Amino acid sequence: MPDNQKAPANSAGEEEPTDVAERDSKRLVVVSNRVANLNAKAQTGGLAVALGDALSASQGLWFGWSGETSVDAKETMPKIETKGDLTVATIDLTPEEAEGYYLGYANRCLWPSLHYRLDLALCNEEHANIYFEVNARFADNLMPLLEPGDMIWVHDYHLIPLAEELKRRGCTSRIGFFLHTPFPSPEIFAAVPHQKRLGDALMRFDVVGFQTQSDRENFARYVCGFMNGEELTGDLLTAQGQTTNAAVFPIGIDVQGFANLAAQGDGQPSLLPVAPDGDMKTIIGVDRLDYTKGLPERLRAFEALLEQYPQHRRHVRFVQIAPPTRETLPVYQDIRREVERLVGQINGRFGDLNWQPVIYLHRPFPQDVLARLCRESAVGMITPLRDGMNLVAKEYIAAQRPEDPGVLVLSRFAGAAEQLREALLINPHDVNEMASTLDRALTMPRQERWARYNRLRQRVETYDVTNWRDSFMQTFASSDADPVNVFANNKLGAA
Ligand code: ADQ
Repeated sequence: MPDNQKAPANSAGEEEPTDVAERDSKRLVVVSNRVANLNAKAQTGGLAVALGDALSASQGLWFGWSGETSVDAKETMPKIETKGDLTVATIDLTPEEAEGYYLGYANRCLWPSLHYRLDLALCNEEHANIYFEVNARFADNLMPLLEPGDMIWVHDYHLIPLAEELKRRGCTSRIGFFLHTPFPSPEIFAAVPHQKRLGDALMRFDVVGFQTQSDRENFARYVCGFMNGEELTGDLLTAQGQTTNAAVFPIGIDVQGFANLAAQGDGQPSLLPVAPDGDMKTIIGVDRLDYTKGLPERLRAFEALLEQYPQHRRHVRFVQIAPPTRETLPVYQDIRREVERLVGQINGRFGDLNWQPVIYLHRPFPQDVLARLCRESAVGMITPLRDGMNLVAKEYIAAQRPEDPGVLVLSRFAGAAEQLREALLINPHDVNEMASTLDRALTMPRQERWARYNRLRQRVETYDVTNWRDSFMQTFASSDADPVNVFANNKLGAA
């Protein structure tokens, strides 16, 4: 039988469920828009590895879109593959579904709205309908794969209606949700087309996890102000007969793994050209080429640095790595054009035969190259206009040489700023403030760099990816029995 025809594990007694009795914990089921490629370890980030480990430990299931489209997708069964101890199940979408659900409502309407960019939010009714229909189809395909007592962990804004759809089909498992993006202020969320349906759908999860305290507060204010809800003790929110546990789980990275990758280059020639006099500092930025990441503002700040602090000319370069993302959407084509125009403008205006001020690379790189580049760079410039967390900020810290660390310049509007308070925090809309902060970072004495780095490194280690996963799982498990006292034993509770 081909893989995509394989009968679901518990359908009509054709196959026995996997050894439920042999597991010492409930089975974890992760649902996300796309399923990470767990075979490509070098390309797979700590997030995929951490989730993969949790799934393997419970002989779990990862369910999502294959990333493929096919015209007969609605008639095809999920493709089921076993990878070690875990099972991966994927479905294709029809081209219309991919357009309406993924590129349409999720990425043209929800993504900009959640990042405070209502001016860029385009909501087409047909796309919104397809978004809700695809969530219903996820539920149709997932239901036969579920076992009693599963813990279902749903990820991100693509799948907000999934708990509602699963419960409508009789699912009695506990269902948790984690939002990787910001949750905006309630006035912004209330302006999103279909916000009421989304708000109701979020309340159907047993746990709703956010990156930061301010995201959680925004959600609570929305529930209380726009849904006639109220806050109960602990992290509980209630509205319209539904109660959910809304809590904060700042996502992290595999700190030691990234630090090891960064150290691999020690003793080897630099990845970047070496200046004849050795006097060249590097500022690095690593971001998907997304309008939320503040790349034009960052380039303008670098230009202002060269203009206002001429002593840095020929002694600093800015390396911006910006892999393509969602390229078929016009707004992403616009941001690429603007970034490339600014790079040309700065290099043409300030560069000379021996010095290229901006090195701009529009493609993905393996993690070990990114880690080594972060270690070689005197400044990490992470200045999104809005970001749920921003893992690159944490990766930059993990990559530093403890004895001679670089300086992190970080946007106040990245979720990471709530934890990484010893970074140089800036307003990413204020080009001159960013330029003067870059000057400060480039000239900061080693003692101050070291003091800041030590605190940052500690915090990045405390809130690593394992802590994120375990805190969520603990809340998820304990919210079954004692929803109020969920933070009693984890690191977040101790902070
Ligand atoms: P992203 O918006 O993708 O994630 P981020 O948190 O910075 O943003 O994660 C990007 C990851 O991709 C990092 O691990 C980085 O190293 C990697 N990456 C970036 N450029 C790369 C390149 N050129 N080649 C290879 N890898 C590259 C969303 C939210 C964030 C939130 C994360 C996790 O938008 O706010 O922090 O999810 O929840």
